[in-house]
Amino acid sequence: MLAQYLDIKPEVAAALTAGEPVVALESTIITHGMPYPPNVETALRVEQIIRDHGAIPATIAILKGKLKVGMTPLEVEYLGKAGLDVIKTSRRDIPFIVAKQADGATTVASTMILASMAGIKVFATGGIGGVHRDAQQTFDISADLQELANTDVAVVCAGAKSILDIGLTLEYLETQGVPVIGYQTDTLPAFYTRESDFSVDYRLDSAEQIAAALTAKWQMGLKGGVVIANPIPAMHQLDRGMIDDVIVDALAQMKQQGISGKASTPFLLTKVAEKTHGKSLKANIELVLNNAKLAAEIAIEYAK
Ligand code: PSU
Ligand code: MN
Repeated sequence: MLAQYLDIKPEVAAALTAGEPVVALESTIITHGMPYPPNVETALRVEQIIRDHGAIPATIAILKGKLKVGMTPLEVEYLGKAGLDVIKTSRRDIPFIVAKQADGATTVASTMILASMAGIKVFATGGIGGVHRDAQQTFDISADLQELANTDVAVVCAGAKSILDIGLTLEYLETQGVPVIGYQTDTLPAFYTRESDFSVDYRLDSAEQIAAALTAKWQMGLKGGVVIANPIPAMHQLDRGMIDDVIVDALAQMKQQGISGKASTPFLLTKVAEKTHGKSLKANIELVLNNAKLAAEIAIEYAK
């Protein structure tokens, strides 16, 4: 049964049994979202921030076919060093990685699935996948959105990168009944910048208010996830014009090289990092740390 696949770290299992706050973390951001070694350093700092704020971190991945909920620092180092050699694993890929007893880096979608299997309700990451620009032609819509429609986990993120079509991403989420909360913001943050041209569904100004909405949603049996969009701290945000130019450039290169499917997002993330000479990486690290803190606060309020 499920127990033979699922490997919950003892510390995480104990916290869940005791009803203590736990925050899930994804691993594709480690393997495909950042280079080594800042990826490992960041992953470990994120875990520490969650602890400092009074919750237990659970970094999620698949290792030798086991669904790992909570990893040791050595396991995080192993995964981060392997980087792009680890298979990016979304919902469709999970059974194949497990059957092969291989390693898999979990995306937002698959991290939500494993978190939900373990009973974790709050998850912190950088950015979610979404509807790509030109999706009208390519049909490239991240499985993250469908997962948000179906799986009861709240995802704290810095909004959606403008490698995506933010407007279409919001339309898709609306259709699927996924609420988009802005934490202390009226517009959906665009990852590197605090603002976009699009409004969030609900602005909430405290972790307590957010936890109350989550409790109401799930106690009533309204299935599905929630997007909690937390703007990057002002001092770390990048210039909007600069980053937009970089993204347009990266998109053109992607088209030219014929890159599509699951390779698209990692390609764009890498190009953006190259073209900003590491500025985007620094911003990415800061916003993830910021999201981890908010996620811990929400998990604590939710556990009350
Ligand atoms: N967006 C980011 N950083 C990331 C990702 C997305 O700003 O690291 C990763 C996440 O793991 C997300 C995945 O779930 O990419 C989405 O990939 P795709 O678009 O192929 O579904
Ligand atoms: Mn895609």
